[in-house]
Amino acid sequence: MTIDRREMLGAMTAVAAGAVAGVAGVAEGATTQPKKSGTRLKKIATEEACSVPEVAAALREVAHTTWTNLDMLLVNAIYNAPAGTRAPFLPELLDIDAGRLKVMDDNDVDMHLLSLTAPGVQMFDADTGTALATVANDALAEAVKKHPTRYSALATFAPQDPKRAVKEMERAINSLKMNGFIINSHTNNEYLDLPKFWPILEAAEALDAALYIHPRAPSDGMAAPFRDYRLETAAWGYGVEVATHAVRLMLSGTLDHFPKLKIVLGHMGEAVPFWLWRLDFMGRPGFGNNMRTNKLKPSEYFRQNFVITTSGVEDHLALRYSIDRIGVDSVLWAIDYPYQPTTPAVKFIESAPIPDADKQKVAHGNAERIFHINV
Ligand code: 1WB
Ligand code: MN
Repeated sequence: MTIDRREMLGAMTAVAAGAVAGVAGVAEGATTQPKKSGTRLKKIATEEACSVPEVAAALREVAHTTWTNLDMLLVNAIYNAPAGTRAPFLPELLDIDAGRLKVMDDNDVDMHLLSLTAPGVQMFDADTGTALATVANDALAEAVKKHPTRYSALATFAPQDPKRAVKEMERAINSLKMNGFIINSHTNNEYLDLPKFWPILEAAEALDAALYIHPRAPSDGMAAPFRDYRLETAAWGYGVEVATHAVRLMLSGTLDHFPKLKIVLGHMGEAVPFWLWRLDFMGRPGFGNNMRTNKLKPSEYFRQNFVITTSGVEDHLALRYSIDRIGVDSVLWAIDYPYQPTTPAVKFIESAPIPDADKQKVAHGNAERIFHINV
């Protein structure tokens, strides 16, 4: 999959113009902090999607190809909407300034931890992906610089070229002072347990920066049973894809090499916490004709290497189960803006039937620790 860079730059200008139009007219004063009162719950939302015009334009070019990858359905709908129609989510994604702050203010949300929306830069050729990761990270770092108490941000990188990805990861943390990393599950149908990606895991661990594994549609090898009923979406396929990614990292023994790596899973851990008992039995070290080379049990890796967020699972029972299963220090609140509405996500955490000290951790304390947010 290659994209002509000149074509991309041309399309970029058009999308950029649309983005500016989308933001125009937002009320002044949207950057004011939510009012502080003795009882209010500080809220840092940790899976908050955005885009930048250059990446959106390049994805429109991807939409014009004949690629049949499952992600193409979403790429087409958002980035190649018919002329004159409102592209679903695109104006909200491209607004990393006043419009988004207004939604946060209206809902008493302190901070969005921003991240470039799926599929990020992972559907481009290596050169385009690498170049666009730099552009996106610069833009997100700029938004944080402008609104340091309202935004923090995860950095993106192009796993298509692990060596240059590591360079960008280092720049993002050391120079841009970003708060961690995001990857949208597989890259060209390959997962992070492959040794060629280990420099990426090593860099994240060495930089003490968490790696959020965000969904994209299931990889080609498991695509067929998802396609006919559109199961590849956030309804089901996203979770299956990322949970499979996480289980690969555990059962392959990859995480034996990266004991300090912190991985973040959204959507209440993509149901992996619910599977831990069975994973421990069937995926225990040495089991299955001695083909399991992992040193730890899956639940031990999960406690060692993973934290989860509540994005898109506003279910108090699932929250209580997860806190009991993996510990309250490993559960972080998220909205999944703009794909989930903000008001119910806020109500979900405000009304959670858990002790206040736990609620403080889930709503902001754990995010501050895991993503090194100190404002
Ligand atoms: C999610 C949902 C992410 C949607 C997306 O990125 C899209 C998510 C493109 O649940 O994290 C979606 O369209 O619902
Ligand atoms: Mn998301």
